Amino acid sequence: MAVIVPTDKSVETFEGIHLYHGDISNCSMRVRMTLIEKGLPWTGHHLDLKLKENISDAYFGINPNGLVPTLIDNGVVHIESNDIIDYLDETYPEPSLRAAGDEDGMLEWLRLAASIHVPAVKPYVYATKMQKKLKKTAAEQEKYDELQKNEELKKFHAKHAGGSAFGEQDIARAHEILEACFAKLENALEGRKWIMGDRFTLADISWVPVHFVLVGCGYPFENYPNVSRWAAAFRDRESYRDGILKWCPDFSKV
Ligand SMILES: N[C@@H](CCC(=O)N[C@@H](CS)C(=O)NCC(=O)O)C(=O)O
Repeated sequence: MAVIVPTDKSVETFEGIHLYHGDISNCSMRVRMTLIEKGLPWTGHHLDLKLKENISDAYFGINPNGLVPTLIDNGVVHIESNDIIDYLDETYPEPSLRAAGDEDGMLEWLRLAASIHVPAVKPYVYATKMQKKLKKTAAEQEKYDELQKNEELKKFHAKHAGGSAFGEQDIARAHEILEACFAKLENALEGRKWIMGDRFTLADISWVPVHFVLVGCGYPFENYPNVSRWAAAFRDRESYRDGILKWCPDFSKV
């Protein structure tokens, strides 16, 4: 559980569930899907990542990494999307999004999704699509350098700062990691509708947004028939329509 104490104390007075999120952010999609699956009412605070609305004193006062999503539940601030969805399902148990009988196996999928975000998903998305659109102006860069204390994120963003850019090598490295993950997913989905079996769980929610943005970046899914069948099934869900498509109808056009 990733609970933090914000420097902006005003959010600690919030009542109910509040979500700071981005329309095109796959990590935000995960949380929106979970809130919708569970039928939980929430107040949204949308941040436009392309306008760098996350790079501000105000937002770093809430989330010290300047990342979306941030969930505030009755004044308690939660970061890290995979921890947030687990927290929501534990705190608001009905309807359950847990796997019957194999909780550890389900949580392992959440951990895997979290672990490949900076080494693979982010570089793949930036290198193939987003780095020009998310390029910081000199003033935005200066503000970011002043606010960002997280070394992993500083290192990641330095790779596309100023005259630098992600390139073919970054795509190849990310591709290798993603390939191993999708081979594992392909295998897990053999003879199953959802990742953990008959029931749609947090494991699916953790991976649906990754699949969605990678499709938009042209990731080749042709060799993964089970993954493609799974994708056809999740596209029928209300949480996919309202948690993803309503905010971002087509990632390839972002
Ligand atoms: N580990 C975090 C990652 C969050 C993250 O990287 N969010 C992205 C959008 S998906 C973001 O805020 N990017 C802006 C930036 O990197 O400055 C989580 O799962 O919540």
